[in-house]
Amino acid sequence: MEKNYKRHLVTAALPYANGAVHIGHLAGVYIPADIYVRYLRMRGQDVKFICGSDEHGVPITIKAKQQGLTPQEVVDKYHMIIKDSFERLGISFDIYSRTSSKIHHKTASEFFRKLYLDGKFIEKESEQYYDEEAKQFLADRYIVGTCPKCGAENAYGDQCEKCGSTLSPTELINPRSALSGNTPIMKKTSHWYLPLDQYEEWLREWILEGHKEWKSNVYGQCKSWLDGGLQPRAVSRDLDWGVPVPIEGAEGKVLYVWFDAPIGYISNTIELLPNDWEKWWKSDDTKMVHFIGKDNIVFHCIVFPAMLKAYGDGYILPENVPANEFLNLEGNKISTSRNWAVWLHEYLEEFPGQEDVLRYVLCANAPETKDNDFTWKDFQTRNNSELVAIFGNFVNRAVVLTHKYFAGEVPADIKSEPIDREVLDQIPVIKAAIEESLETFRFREALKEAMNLARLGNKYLTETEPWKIAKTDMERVASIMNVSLQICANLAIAFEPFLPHTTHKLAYMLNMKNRNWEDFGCDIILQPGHIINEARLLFDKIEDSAVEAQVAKLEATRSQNETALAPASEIEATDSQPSIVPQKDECTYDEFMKMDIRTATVLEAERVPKTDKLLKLTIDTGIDIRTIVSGIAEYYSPEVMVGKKICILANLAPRKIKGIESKGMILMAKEESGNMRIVTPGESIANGATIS
Ligand code: B3M
Ligand code: ZN
Repeated sequence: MEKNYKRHLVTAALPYANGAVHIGHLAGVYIPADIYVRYLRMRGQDVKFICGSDEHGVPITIKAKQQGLTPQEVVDKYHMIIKDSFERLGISFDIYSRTSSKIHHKTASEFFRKLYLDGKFIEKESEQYYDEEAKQFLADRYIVGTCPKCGAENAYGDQCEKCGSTLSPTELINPRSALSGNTPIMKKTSHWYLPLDQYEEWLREWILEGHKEWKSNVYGQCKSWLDGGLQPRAVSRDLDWGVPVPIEGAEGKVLYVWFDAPIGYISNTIELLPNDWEKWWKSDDTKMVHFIGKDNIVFHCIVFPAMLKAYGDGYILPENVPANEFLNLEGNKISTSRNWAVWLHEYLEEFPGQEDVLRYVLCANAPETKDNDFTWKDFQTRNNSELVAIFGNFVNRAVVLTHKYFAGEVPADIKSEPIDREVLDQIPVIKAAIEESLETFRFREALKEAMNLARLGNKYLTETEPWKIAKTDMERVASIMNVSLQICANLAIAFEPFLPHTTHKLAYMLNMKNRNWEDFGCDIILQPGHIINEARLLFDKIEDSAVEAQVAKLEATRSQNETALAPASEIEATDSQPSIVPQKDECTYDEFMKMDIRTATVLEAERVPKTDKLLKLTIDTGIDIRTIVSGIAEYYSPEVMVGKKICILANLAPRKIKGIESKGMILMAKEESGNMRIVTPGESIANGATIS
């Protein structure tokens, strides 16, 4: 029985600020969460949608080492990228903050201190790997060795990426420190543990008895954790990045990232509502829902609830935790370290104005009950044959014909026929189906129902053929256009949770000032006599060339991964500091000024036949169009290069390469690992701008 809640606190997993957000994150967490929240808001509910960057933990320190940055610099960089790209996709958080904030440090410290003072932790000494040269205890990810299960080299202390086994550091054969390459020693260290075993019975009761309605993947995972028996879990780490353990004698120790991150939901709520936050977290008439991916289930269903229970003081527990499975990309697991991903910030640049296409495809194909695959072909098909051909086409016909026959004025329904009633009667049925699906977290189904409304409209126009009837019976045409426009108005409401950019455009076209969920399903939303605006296309066709370029980009990544000498790992096993090429010998100012470096754009690109490394590029330098042959084919495919802004050394003496005259050189950034990237100037700089 659904209780009547006064407010809804919706959280979405805090993304790690060690990389950008990709389609897997979106389909798994942020798009369903945003749809849910937008729906609740449309229904007039009091909702807060909470998120932020997760800025602690070992992945951040590893990224910092890799990039030669401090952890703070890493999180600053990715926090901005993530926040900005979410905003542009229309993910409508009420707050997107970060766990390196003061307020979070304070909240997390206080949380820990109270549990500590209340005697909720146990303190235990254990032996852990320690790197004598780096003078550091080694997090699991900092230990590499041979996998005891499959024999792969370079397995991590917590997992072998080759065979997927979960490992513990002591299982590795020939363990080495990823910091120094040395064999680590065992050293005693002491940590605080949350005795989860003491909460096992209570958790069983709460989840296994009390929440049988949870998604079966979530319920099933909880059950298997509980059936396996819970163990005390360490809530601190020996690390120099994180929230310091707020008690005396704990120098060099920080809160375990999975202890502080969920408290981030609380800190971010406090930041949003400094005076009012408690009623959101501590009253029974708040419904809290956590949107997460399947790898976060245990933390949100077992560890965090146990923390809240231990804390007491009226904290509520989540009412539901609708976790999704994983999205794959073109048949392979999405991987940040292997760059096998479609990155949101890149998509937004490459498909401007097509935010909703991504929202649509990722929802239609969301991995709700099993892992799913994203392909560019499917992306194109769903856009062209669903959004363009059904939704866009219907709305366009309705609006254009209204202008043609009635000068943009909604006509009165003066000559109705049974088909009109039949069509209008289906709308409330669709509405109920959407509601039922959204309230049970079946977003794919809900979207399908919303699309059925567009299908209904499209079919109605095709069957009633007003363009034919217009020759003989304008009264009947008036009714048809009236019904069609009412369907359009319903679409502007129904799709608001899913495709907010589109419904915004549609509402403008229909000149609809207010869109209320209560109006959805009514016969008349647009009154006769109401004037609508000109037609604008809601969706653009996606051409073959656009998806081919994306596939080529992935192909380039694939071949780069295959030719890479290093294992596809987050860290180089023997090399902690990014090795940087030493500075070259001094050069004079005059020597430097002799070089003519300027901005240019690639117009055409093709492989130089019978070579692996060379591309022949036609370049607009601002002063001329010329050819440059460049050894970048290993890193960039020709398709990806076209249109790229680059920097060139323009006055390099011409050279013949494979029989082609090359005039100039493209500036590239080369890492010690051999990885190369072109140097690009800011987007809006003209060709031929000189660089000095
Ligand atoms: N940052 C893990 C992840 O991004 C983690 C979630 C924290 S939610 C409190 O998958
Ligand atoms: Zn293995």
